[in-house]
Amino acid sequence: MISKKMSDSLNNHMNLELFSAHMYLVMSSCANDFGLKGAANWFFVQYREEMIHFMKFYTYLTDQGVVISIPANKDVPNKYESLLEMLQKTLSHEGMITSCINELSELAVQDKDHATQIFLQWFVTEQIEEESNDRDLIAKLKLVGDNGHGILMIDGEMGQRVFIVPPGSPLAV
Ligand code: OFO
Repeated sequence: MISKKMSDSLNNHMNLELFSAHMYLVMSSCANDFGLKGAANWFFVQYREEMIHFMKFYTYLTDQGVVISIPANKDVPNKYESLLEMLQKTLSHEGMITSCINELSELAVQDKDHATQIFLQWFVTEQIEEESNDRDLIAKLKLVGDNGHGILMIDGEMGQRVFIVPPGSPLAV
């Protein structure tokens, strides 16, 4: 049994994961509009990963006997000037998600809620990888600047990203 405060906090975060998914789906569409099919693929894979994150929270909460709530969707930004701007927004968004995961972990420790601490550990590790990937891409994009050939090379690299369902994950689209 988890506390009401813990379940409300997890439910709020579950909705942030859903927002993340929608944000990256729109970014995929924007990248496609820039003619960057590889980046569109990269953001689409990110969308699918976020749906897994969302479903992990959903499954955990329902397994704990919590009836989840999903408020009306917030508007998702859909205007970007460049791939660099999208990735900078991605990194700052993921930094915010990391802080939220850390706060949830703190709350689970205060509550002596061992099950939730274990559940959140996967996300603590995942956030390190997510921020690191974003930083790598931003560094490369800064190196090439406005050089179209360089941007297309990075786009090609982003096109190689494949979606892998983490073992034991609930299925998501
Ligand atoms: Fe991007 O890790 Fe979930 O939100």
